[in-house]
Amino acid sequence: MAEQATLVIIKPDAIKRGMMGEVLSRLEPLHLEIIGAKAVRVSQALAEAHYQDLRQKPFFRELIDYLQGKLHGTSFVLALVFWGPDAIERVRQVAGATHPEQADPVSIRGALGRMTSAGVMENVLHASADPQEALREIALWFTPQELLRPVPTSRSGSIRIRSKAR
Ligand code: IDP
Ligand code: MG
Repeated sequence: MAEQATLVIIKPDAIKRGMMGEVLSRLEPLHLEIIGAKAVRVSQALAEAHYQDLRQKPFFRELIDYLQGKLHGTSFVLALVFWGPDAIERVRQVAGATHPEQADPVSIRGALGRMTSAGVMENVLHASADPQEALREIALWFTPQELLRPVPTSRSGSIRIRSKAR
């Protein structure tokens, strides 16, 4: 089992609905280390850099507004880096499938996520999907000084992305 770091973001719907603690409670049984944690006021540049691969999707603008808290009237998200054996896959498993209605009902998204009557997908949290994405995202959201363990930076110009986004 590889030791991995993975980025988790507790999204604005979870902040708004008072589910921050519940999300952490559901991740805690994984017994991973938290090596970084902070409240972040998400700039447009950071949101766009985070979701850069989804730029062409029809829901991209709404997604940027969602991550920035504009859909829920919230001013921050909680960003965390979890570290430990197979952290990426195990956190994704507990998080559940992207669409709350397709997610396993015992997963975080299945239990706590929803589609609103206005058609907004509220899926509670972000979790890195694979090792390359995890390294890129961690470098985007955290400086090395903010992490309790060294996490390698991705090869894809993470420092450049970071300075652009902040
Ligand atoms: P993931 O978060 O499970 O990795 P991605 O496909 O990477 O899913 O999509 C990133 C985020 O974009 C999702 O978590 C969700 O907030 C949003 N999203 C994905 N698909 C849709 C959609 O069909 N409609 C609205 N929002 C979506
Ligand atoms: Mg994704």
